[in-house]
Amino acid sequence: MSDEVDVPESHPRYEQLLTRHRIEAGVEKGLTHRQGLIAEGRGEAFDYLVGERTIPSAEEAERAAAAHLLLADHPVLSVNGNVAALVPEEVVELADAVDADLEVNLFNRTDERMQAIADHLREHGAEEVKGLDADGRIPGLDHERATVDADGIADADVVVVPLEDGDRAEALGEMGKIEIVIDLNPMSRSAQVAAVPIVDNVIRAVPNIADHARELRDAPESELRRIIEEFDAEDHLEAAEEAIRSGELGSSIGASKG
Ligand code: PTJ
Repeated sequence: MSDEVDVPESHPRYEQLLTRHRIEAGVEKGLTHRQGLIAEGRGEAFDYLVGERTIPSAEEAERAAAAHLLLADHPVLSVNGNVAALVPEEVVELADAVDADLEVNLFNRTDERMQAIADHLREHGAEEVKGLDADGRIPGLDHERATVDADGIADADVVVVPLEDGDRAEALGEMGKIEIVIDLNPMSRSAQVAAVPIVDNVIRAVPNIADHARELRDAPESELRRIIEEFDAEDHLEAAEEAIRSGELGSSIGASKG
């Protein structure tokens, strides 16, 4: 990213400062909603509590997510203002690795933000970005997240839903879609209803899923199905909550106090 923050990588809070800078830049560029700053603060608090690392059960969830995406007929990655600001290149790489569509889907939907995010994803290598046609609808929702593309999320069998509140996640489940939710709060409604909840920071989760997908690309279907069957969503949510409650904090925590 050209406007990256000027902090040495050796700084113990490098990742956190970089993340903050990206969200701030996202707001300035009209990609991220101001509420995205609040969501980021909430995410940071949970990340602090899981030790700012990918916990082992999240690693398993990321592998299961990769297996689902590789088996899918029509996988779609949903992109909001925070995801566009934090991991634009990584989300495009994941879409390439699993042959998924990218679709912009916003809670605070405006034509300007939809267009700005689609342009931003194209600047980071996306060829096609869905979401602008808005000719489909998720039944049972009375806000803008219900607006989708008929040949995008409406038609998908597997949807990756990072960082959002729970009601769309629930409605997508009711449409029979397999949902992969990335959310640092294991108690959030979206994590609770997901087939694969991933309690990890989107900045670690998205590239990790892509790495697993590249590694599993030539695996037999039976191996992908085994990975999916062995993954237990409830166990992962419990493990994540346990990591938070037991306070196994990571190495940068001491440095980030204060
Ligand atoms: O771009 P829009 O208009 O679609 O709006 C997007 C936001 C994020 C503003 C909107 O979806 C929102 O307000 O979300 P919430 O209800 O604040 O939920 C965000 C969830 O994501 C919370 O559970 C946070 O803990 C979690 N979260 C925040 N940052 C991260 C995260 N999870 C993973 N990685 C993060 N970096």
